[in-house]
Parts: sequence; structure tokens; C-alpha cells
Amino acid sequence: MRKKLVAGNWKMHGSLAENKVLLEALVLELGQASTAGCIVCAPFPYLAQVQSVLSGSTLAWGAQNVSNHAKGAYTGEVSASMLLDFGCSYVIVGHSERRALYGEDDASVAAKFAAAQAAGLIPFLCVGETLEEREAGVTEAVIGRQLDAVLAVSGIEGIGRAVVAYEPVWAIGTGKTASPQQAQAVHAFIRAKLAVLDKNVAASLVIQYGGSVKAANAAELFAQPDIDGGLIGGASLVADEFIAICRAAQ
Ligand code: G2H
Repeated sequence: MRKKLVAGNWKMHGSLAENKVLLEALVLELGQASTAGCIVCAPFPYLAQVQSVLSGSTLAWGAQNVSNHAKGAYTGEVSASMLLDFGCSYVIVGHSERRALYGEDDASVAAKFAAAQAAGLIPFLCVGETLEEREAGVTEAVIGRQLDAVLAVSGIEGIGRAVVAYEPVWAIGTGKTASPQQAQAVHAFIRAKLAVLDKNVAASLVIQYGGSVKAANAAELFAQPDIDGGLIGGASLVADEFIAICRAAQ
């Protein structure tokens, strides 16, 4: 039985004051009971604050990006071991915004995935197709290619120590959610593709859905057999919404 995971991706939002209110509400409502896994992925400067507020609760936290290098002359980069220093358990790699806006290709995503795991972090590997790709009928080819790049470097064992997040690009921040059936079909494809390599890894892999998840649609999405929780953007900034989404995963 897979445990569902809900992770908030704050993206480039927040302030010390706003975060304090949000984090304290999460600890109050979610931080004591052992429920579905609930995680917050904050911008780098706020990781110390997140660590300080969430330590001792059942909530975990992570970052939204990581260098593919362990250390060195890489101005502006943040290594996986630095994230560990701030108590991170997770890091998002390959988010479509990084792929589209910061030139991250399949190879660099695979390198970041490997660097994160080498340091002991659990990557959330984001995969997903654009609207053009969906309309051209190449959704599975695109997601297959994104997975293959990581498999080539880290193998099926590596995937087995990660979380995959299916995030159709056309559903991100647009208010357009994939229907539960559309999302389920892609999640089932991902699991079946990986099952060819290792049935046990495929059966136990947590595959989250991301893209305009909110309290109103979370339960129906999470009820699908291959959807194991979600990666939540906008709704993770609103305490009541995020709490309700975490509860929908229980
Ligand atoms: C997809 C998601 C979180 P949102 O990017 O990763 O964002 O829920 O705002 O669509």
C-alpha cells in the first residue's frame, strides 16, 4: 500500500511574515497527527525559517531546485548538502518552469536528480507535456523521454528512491486541471513503463499529480488508483486550501 504524499511548491512566493502565519497554521492543523505525508518546498532563503517552525512536527520540507555539482565555483548555485544542512528531505527537480524558463534539459535534470540522491535527498522528479505535445498525440513519448533520461543516469533503483510528479504543463497555474481520468491514464502509463524494468519499484513508486490542484478537486484526483497525492502550487499558499488538500490524501 503506497502512502500518499502532498507537497506544497511555494514557487517564488512568501515573506518571513507571511510564511510564519502559513507554517504555524500547518503545524497546528497537520503537524501532530500522523497522516498522509505533508511537505513544504520553500524558496532557499526561507529554509531556515521553515526548519525552525516545522522541526518536531510530522511535516517535512524541501527546496525547489538544486545544483548538479557537489561544491565549487558555481556562483548562485545551491548544493544538495547545503539543503541537508537546513533539514530538507526533498527537492523538486525538472519542474516545467525550470525546463521552460531556465533552459534545463533532460540531461541537466538527470544530473540534478543524481546529485540530490547522492547527498541523501529524495527528488520529486517532475514530468509533463505541453498543450502542443498533447494535441500532437505525443504525451507518452515526451514523458517516456523525460523518464529515460533519468533512468540512463540513476537506473530504476534511483527512480525507486524518488517520487515522480506528473504535471501537464497546460494545467499549471492555469486553473485548467487535467480530469481525473486524463491524469490517471498518464499515471498508469508511467507505472506500466517502469514495471517493465522492475515490477516492485513500479508498484511502490509514489506518483503525484500536479497542476491546479485545489481543495475542491483534490479528493477526486487522489481517488484514482495510480494517483498518490499531489504537488500543489498556488493552493499551497493558502492555509485552509492546503490543509484541506492534505486531508483529502489521508
Ligand atoms: C504545478 C503546480 C505545482 P499549480 O506547477 O508544482 O502549480 O498548482 O499552481 O498549478
